[in-house]
Amino acid sequence: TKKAPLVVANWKLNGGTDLICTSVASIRNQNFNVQVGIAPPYVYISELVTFLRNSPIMVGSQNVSKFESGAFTGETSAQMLKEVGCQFCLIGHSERRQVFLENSESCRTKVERALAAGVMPIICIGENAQQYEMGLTRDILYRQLHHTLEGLSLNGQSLAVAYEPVWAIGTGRAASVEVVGEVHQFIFDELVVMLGEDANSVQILYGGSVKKDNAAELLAIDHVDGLLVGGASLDPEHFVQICRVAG
Ligand code: G2H
Repeated sequence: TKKAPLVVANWKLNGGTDLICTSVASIRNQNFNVQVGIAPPYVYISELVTFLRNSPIMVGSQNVSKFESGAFTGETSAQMLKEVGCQFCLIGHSERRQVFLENSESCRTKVERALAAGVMPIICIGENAQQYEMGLTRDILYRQLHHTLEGLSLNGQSLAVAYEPVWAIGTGRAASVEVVGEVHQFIFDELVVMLGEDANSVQILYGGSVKKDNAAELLAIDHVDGLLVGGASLDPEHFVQICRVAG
């Protein structure tokens, strides 16, 4: 059985104490029919967790190390994220794949680390503009999904997948209802092949230029179980409206 829709704010390399005091203050006491999550930059996680004590809003990270501990300068482990109160972490966001050259193999290790630490992985997948134009969407997603999830056993733990077509990220142009519908059905079918029964508990989010004007129509699509919101999550008023529309 599916849970309430999940709406996650990805602040990327933005935000800070000011945004916590404005954006988060404006939503922490509201009742939404959706589960809300916020992923600030690492250094604000603890502050946000403290700010949200007694609130149902979840705090997460935008990345996690594939290593457990040791001489890996600049890294943050899944166990550390768990200790400071992270409930989820994004893994394999297209910006990580493109700018920091992450591949599905390292994403797989990160997923395993997150699950072992009890932090819910949100695995981001998506094709770029050229691949989309060439009709390669399914091939790309198939590879990203299978490399990351094949043979994994969830043992009752939560996992989410976010479909973020790279050509729709930060462009103001979200994917159409038709495209999202087809792709999410495809992702769900592949999850069933890989995870069997467990596929039903995996939430499939859409991300890429989500805003208050398209949130409702996106969430109405079959197998769209939530939204990943970047730019629009930085505007407190706007993000509240997305959560309200969604709920
Ligand atoms: C996709 C999304 C959030 P935006 O990266 O992960 O960003 O909503 O700005 O397109």
